[in-house]
Amino acid sequence: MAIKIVPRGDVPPNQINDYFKFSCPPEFNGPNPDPLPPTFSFSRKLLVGIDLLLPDGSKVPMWVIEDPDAPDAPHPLPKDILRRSFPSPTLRIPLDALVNADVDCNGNTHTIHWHGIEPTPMNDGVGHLSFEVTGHFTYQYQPRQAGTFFYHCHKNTVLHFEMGLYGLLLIDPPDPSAPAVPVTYPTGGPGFAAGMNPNALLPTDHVIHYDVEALWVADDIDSRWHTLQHNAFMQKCVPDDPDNPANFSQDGILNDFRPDIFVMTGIARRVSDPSAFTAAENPLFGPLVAPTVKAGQTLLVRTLVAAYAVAQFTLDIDVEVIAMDGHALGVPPLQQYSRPLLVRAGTPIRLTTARRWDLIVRPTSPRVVPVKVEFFNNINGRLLYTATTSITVTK
Ligand SMILES: [Cu+2]
Repeated sequence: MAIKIVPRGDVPPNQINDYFKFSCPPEFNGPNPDPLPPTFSFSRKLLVGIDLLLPDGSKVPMWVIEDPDAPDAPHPLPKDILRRSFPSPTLRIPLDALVNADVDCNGNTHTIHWHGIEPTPMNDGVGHLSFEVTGHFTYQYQPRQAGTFFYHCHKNTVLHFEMGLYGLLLIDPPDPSAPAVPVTYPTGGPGFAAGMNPNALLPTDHVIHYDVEALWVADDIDSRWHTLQHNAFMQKCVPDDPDNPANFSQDGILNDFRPDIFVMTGIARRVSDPSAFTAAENPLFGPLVAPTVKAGQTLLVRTLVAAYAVAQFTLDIDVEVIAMDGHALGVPPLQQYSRPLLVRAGTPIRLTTARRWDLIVRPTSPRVVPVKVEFFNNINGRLLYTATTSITVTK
């Protein structure tokens, strides 16, 4: 059968430039060109340098996106850990909010890409498809699906993402008992997540209540990359001479990734250190990596692969996959022909870079559930590192 070709419309001469892919993206600094009154606002600043601490006392320099409005953290946490953490501070936004995101870029250009939200191109911060922010820009968008997303800088992306310029972006659905009230839930739980409810009467009933929330952000670090400069190995820009070799990516090491440090939500290990990732070692992130839940309660595990390696999660307990990449399985209108997925205890869940699966765990009796996160080289499949942690189920 011949495939019908859909002709493209003519592009008016005055719009031709709008359809080029930018080899040298323009820069922009100013207000949103199409501002609407927001129902939810926040600020982010980039970049800020922090050190990632390893158990042996050594440090890796990271770049993070600051939340300048976060309060001081309570003792014994470092005072500014809620403002400046790696991963960058988690964002929670009510479903359907009209969002204004005030972004400041200090000293150099960046973007923020709201991965999976799909705003208009000028609001989506995708490298080389729109502008780079020189000073300040107010991104504006409306998240229309509840679930697990992430935000990250999209300038010199492989380097800036590796350096830590990313964080989780969680879109919270309303409590079904008050579906008109926009809410966000405390990180760690309890709350509601978008998920198929076979007894739903209304669209807003397609949520699952959870008691405890875990955030499993798998990352890997090549410490050689963490000495590089902001614009390392970027193409030069010679716009008047489009064939100039300097316009194309330069030789460098950004196609040569050799991770020597592995991270679960901000807790790091050198490749030679097989010790388990525990709740006690990091008061902010530890309980999100190694959660404790009571028998009979519901645990929501949000995964994000921020590694360039393939990450494989294996839990010694049955899990129900309720959402993939911000799409809640079985939930109309967009996912009504899919269904949540049962993954039996011991069956690996293998995810590649940028993927997010949301897992529901319902432990019925007190025990310690072993969890394994294996990192595999994305080209040759070789096992690079095995991270171990656990879910503690109490009475
Ligand atoms: Cu950046």
